[in-house]
Amino acid sequence: MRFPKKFLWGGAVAANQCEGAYLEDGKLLSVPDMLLGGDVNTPRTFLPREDATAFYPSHEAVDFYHRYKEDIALLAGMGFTCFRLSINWVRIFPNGDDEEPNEAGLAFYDAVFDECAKYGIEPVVTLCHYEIPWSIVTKYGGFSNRDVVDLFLKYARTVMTRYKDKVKYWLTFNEINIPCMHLGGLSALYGLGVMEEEDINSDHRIPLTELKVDKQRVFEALHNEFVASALTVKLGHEINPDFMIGNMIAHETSYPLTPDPKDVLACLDVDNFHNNFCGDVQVRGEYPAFMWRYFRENGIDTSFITEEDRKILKEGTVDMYTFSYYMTNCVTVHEDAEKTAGNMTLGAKNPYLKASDWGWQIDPDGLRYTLNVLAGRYPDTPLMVVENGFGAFDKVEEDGSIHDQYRIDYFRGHIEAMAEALQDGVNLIGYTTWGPIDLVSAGTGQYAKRYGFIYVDRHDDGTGDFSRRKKDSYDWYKKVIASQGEDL
Ligand code: P53
Repeated sequence: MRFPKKFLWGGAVAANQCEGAYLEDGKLLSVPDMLLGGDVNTPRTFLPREDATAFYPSHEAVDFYHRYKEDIALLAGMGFTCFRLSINWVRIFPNGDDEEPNEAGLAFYDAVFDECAKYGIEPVVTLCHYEIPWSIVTKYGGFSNRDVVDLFLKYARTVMTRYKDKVKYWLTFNEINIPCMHLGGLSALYGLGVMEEEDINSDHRIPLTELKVDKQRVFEALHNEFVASALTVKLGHEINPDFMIGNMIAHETSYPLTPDPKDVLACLDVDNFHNNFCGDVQVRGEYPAFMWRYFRENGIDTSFITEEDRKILKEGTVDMYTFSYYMTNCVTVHEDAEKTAGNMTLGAKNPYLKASDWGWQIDPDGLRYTLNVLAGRYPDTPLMVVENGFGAFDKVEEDGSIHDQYRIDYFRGHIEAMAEALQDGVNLIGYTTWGPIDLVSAGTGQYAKRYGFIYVDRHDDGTGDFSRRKKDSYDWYKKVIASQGEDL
């Protein structure tokens, strides 16, 4: 057997990218509800008030809110043993600071988890997948305000208590390290709910790449998220000692572009800042040494990292390390190097790799490498790949079939890489592909960037009837799960 018997096989979605129903049953706006779509060359834009003439992709998304029964049945049809999804914070606390939770929101997730249980599917629940309540951004300044830690904990306590017998696997913040990946407006807003006053009051659309960002404020907000995450881990274990609570890191694996030692060192710095900083805080419970140097050299006042908080971080280390893996990038100090295409990628082009239409370089071997590196860094912590997938344009044939061989090839390579890593001795406990049902892209806001085994008839011009149909990859993944990764 190449994969352990208890290995979790499934897929992952985020509420804001699949649910839609954006003002139903008491829900109010969250950050992604404020964003318009873009494409590979055009950044998404933000407008602080609703524009009746604009198309907001998250408002209807793929209508999972009304179709979850059909969708979960389709996932069960592939033999999923787990399903990663997020609870939309604004369904539970629509303003973020409401006295009482919204019962209709709580009832919705009860129904979703009950549906999963019907098929023996274990939910893996992200507490915050960019769904920061919009009023927390405008009224509190997002996570840069310490009071928001308490608001988040109240939310976490509410849902962890309510679902303590239905959900065992929890992740605190999706891709908590994105503020370190781009340090642009998208990451500050998505990840931390932080936006400068001037932009909040803007009367015109602002491309996310042009939002103003104050570095000091970003690091303070990120620190508050670390504290919120650690306190949630502690709290969760009090609510149910069987909970497995993880972090979630967007793993941007990097290679030096050349053997020039200067490139190797530049790569080390990138890897430390992008990945290891947040990973170490959540797994080891302390800021790594290289960050004190970074703070010093970047003029960051670190007085917000108090003794008391350092104790909290130590006491709230995670039970598992979970991460997304899509691509790898090269790092170089040589300025003439060719850059990768695509608005969400960083770094230099790797001459040995092909890329998706969005410039994301396809690198299955990099997953085996990443798993080994992580297992070496965190030897006592189980690992789980909670996002991996291939965003592509899909074509529906005359007869309704969708031949997505490119997606099958992508997954085959990455599952093969995980099997190798298991042979290497890596403690890998599960795998969820990104977007098993087509959904809205987080980076570009497009429907056209599709990830699913299941196609959704919905398009960037707002047309489509939301009907679902299986792509070729559906039966393929079903076979993979049934054979425990043997039949690829
Ligand atoms: P999209 C950037 C780089 C790597 C992962 O991304 C990222 C991002 C932000 O877009 O995010 C994760 O939809 C994220 C998901 C997202 C997925 O990757 O831009 O957790 O919400 O949809 C894929 O193609």
